[in-house]
Amino acid sequence: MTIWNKGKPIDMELKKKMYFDMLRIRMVEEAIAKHYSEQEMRCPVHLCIGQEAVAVGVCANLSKEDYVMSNHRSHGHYLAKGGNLKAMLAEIYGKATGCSKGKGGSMHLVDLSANFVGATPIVSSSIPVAVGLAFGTILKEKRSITAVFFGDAATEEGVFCESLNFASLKKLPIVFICENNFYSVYSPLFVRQPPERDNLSIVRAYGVAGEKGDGNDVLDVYTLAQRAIAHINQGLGPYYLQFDTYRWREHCGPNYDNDLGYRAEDEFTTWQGRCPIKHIEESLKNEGIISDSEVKEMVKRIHEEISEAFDFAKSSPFPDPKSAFAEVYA
Ligand SMILES: Cc1ncc(C[n+]2csc(CCOP(=O)(O)OP(=O)(O)O)c2C)c(N)n1
Repeated sequence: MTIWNKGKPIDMELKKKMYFDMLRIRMVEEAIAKHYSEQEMRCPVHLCIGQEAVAVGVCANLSKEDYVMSNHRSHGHYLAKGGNLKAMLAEIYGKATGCSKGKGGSMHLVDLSANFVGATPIVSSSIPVAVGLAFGTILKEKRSITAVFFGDAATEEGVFCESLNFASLKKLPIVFICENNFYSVYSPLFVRQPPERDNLSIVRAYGVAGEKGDGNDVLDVYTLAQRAIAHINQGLGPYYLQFDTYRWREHCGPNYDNDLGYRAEDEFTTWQGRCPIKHIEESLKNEGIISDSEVKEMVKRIHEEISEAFDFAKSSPFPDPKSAFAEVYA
């Protein structure tokens, strides 16, 4: 069996790159939150602030030829896979220069040049599509891995189990990545799932290997994803990864919503104290890998990139209304 896409060792450069990528995602989303009230982005946004390590740690293991699919909370996955920031912001502004030509908005990002095949907001719906994509790579004898990101609620849909079954049966090269942020909108896990339930037992019952990890520790995410990919590369079939993490902002929108009372303030502050970006930043500083001035330089560079991308998005034209039904599939 040929081994492809071996995964890089965790060295200084990789740690720095992952830190930069997380910081960039955080700053982009904070800028989206800041501009949202201007009422120029006319689509809902689901921010992944707090969850950046999962996107970055997994995608750092993927090559350009690998595919990613995502759900409604997809900005981080899109950027981590190498999607174009200008095209993403233009899409959120509904502009013709957007990655989905302004017809999709935040929840339907597609960028084939980055093999970011798409995001669909119907909970769980991108999972079977990703399985089909992985099956397609086998039929076309491509050496690509497919990674599909979804939330904990998506594991409650029947199609999740059907997808595991088919992927296992055909030994497909697919990584299923569950970002367990403990909530589905306002519903915590304990009102949705019996306490005995364990997703690892479920996936293993379908013959799929799996592991759980710390979704706020990018090095843990990277290591588990690397193991998953090594497993797939040995022809052993699909892999399931579940990472505990936490969304800081409201389910949908730019604000904080702790005042609604569906989650406890001390739970929130505990998770905020475990910020994935601060976590790696501190360890990089302790190891002498990064200095304060380098961090400042990164922040400046990202600010400039973001400001250019917002200018691009805001000044781009809206799509021609005549194009409304072109490239629309149902
Ligand atoms: C089939 C379906 N049911 C309900 C919804 C409404 N909805 C949108 S996002 C969401 C919560 C999803 O939670 P999860 O998958 O855990 O992802 P998270 O938002 O926590 O990242 C729900 C119920 C939907 N989009 N699709």
